[in-house]
Amino acid sequence: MTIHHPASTAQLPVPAQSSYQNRVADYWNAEQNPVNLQLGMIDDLYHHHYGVGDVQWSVLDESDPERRREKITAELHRLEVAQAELLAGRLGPLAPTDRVFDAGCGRGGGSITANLRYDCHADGVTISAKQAQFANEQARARGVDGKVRYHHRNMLDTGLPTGAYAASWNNESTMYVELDLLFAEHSRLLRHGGRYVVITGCYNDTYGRASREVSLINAHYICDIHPRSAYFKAMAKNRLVPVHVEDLTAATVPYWELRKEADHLVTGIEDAFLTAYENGSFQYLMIVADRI
Ligand code: GPP
Ligand code: MG
Repeated sequence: MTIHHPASTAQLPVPAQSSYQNRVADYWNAEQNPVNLQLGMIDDLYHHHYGVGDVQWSVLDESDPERRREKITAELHRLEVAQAELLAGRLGPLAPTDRVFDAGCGRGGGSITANLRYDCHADGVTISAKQAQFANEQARARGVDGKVRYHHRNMLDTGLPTGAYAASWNNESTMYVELDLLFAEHSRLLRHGGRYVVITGCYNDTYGRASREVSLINAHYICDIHPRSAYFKAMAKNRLVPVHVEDLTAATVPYWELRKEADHLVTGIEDAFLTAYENGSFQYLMIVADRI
């Protein structure tokens, strides 16, 4: 018997980049959210992650509307910088000769943060050509382009040298990829005894499958948030052994409460995050692991 498949995908060549990856790249090539650009402009540290720590609520008491907006923007940036510092602090100790790998580097703030702290070499990888170009311009403007480089590549298949990295991380970028493939690449790149750090939003297995709010977040960013358990399974399979696990949920809720008040910066996803954290279906987690 012959089965006729007029539209069979078996006849199509496998693309170098999947349809999903193309859509993710389109999103980040087009992204111009004031909540990212206005915060980054303060000190040229452009982040694509959220904040941690207590909010100085007095910023809301400012009576001049323009000054009030500026104070809220600065406060949100302070909390995002604190998050980047928290992650960077877990990478070390590192020497100026060491190399670090920033998987899903966005506009580059994380690699700059690591370089400022350790004077180390950094390679950032992003699927967005625009982000890589922007980040490289920032590194040039700071005069650190000899040590900090950004690449328009797939974080699952970076082409970077095996065993050359003392530390690596994902700061809110794991929800775009399969964890087994991702951790296999980190494991390949890290030297024996190297350090891996992830900060991520994950859904809480205790609660069940992804909640409505988690699904809304997925749709908003075109991502696929993993359950908490998936991180530990995929790490164990890829020679990454956790040495420190920290639930940052309570530390990030104030950031979202303040962001909700920032009429000039909101993107519309604020309530989904707050509800997801409050109903327990979602967690903001940091995992620090050793490459054994
Ligand atoms: C924030 O980036 C992070 C992501 C898009 C990944 C999803 C993260 C989760 C924890 C689920 P951003 O800073 O570009 O987002 P926004 O524009 O909302 O500030
Ligand atoms: Mg942001």
